[in-house]
Amino acid sequence: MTDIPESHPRYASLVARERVMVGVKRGFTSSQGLIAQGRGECFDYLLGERTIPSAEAATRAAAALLLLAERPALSVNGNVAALVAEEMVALAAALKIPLEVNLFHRSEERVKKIADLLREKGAKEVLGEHPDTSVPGLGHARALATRGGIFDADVVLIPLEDGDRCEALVAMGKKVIAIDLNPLSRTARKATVSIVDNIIRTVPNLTSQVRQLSALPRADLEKIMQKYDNEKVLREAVQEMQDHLNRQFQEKIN
Ligand code: PTJ
Repeated sequence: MTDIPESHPRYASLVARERVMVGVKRGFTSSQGLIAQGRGECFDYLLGERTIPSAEAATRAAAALLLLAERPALSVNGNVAALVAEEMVALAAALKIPLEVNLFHRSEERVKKIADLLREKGAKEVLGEHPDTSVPGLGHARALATRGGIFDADVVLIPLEDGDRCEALVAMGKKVIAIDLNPLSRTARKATVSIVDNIIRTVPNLTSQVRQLSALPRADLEKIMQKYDNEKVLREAVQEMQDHLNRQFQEKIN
């Protein structure tokens, strides 16, 4: 990895770029993953590279939903593996559930490399190497699923994806949690809970919310979900971006 000084004003963003680059070099992230990261970076810049209050509320709701679920599932793709492999393992451990590798640009070699990486980081159980069914209505490899994992789950976390699997999972009657920096994406609009934040900040926050909320009775978790409004969260994210841009414009241009 390139040695990036912590004093660099864009330190976090440069480290994330390096991680995706290393993922591509080691063969577990797709080259398209670099473009996806660039798109994410652009939205993160518009947010001011911080966790906005509506993302905090969404993260809390996501934690409540995962704790209420009978069979929650966590999906991992090549970008997620590059950016937060260790943190996803910690989230799975907090929920005592497996991780499932699911790829759009699927190759068996990439699936194995990601599963090996997750095991190396301490994952107890990794699904996805031997899919035995598929999500109806999808014409590509992302449809592949495992019984006992995503296929049978009632709540699925799908970070950094395009929208069609989100729609297909919702059509199966599942509740879907998205992590996506683009509040206008189809995934963000179709998901039950959309966390508009950088996955690097989200996953540790989500794990800490799961730990905090796990002591609450189900009725309290249900109340968190009843109060949650995904459309409002997305509207607030767009507003935060507009306000941040206006502030930047005032500071830098005027
Ligand atoms: O590993 P594979 O083969 O499954 O492919 C993974 C990628 C990410 C390449 C694939 O799912 C893809 O092409 O995704 P998209 O359509 O580019 O969508 C990714 C979404 O995630 C976009 O809306 C990005 O803005 C968003 N995004 C990118 N990086 C981050 C992010 N959101 C949160 N945190 C990020 N770091």
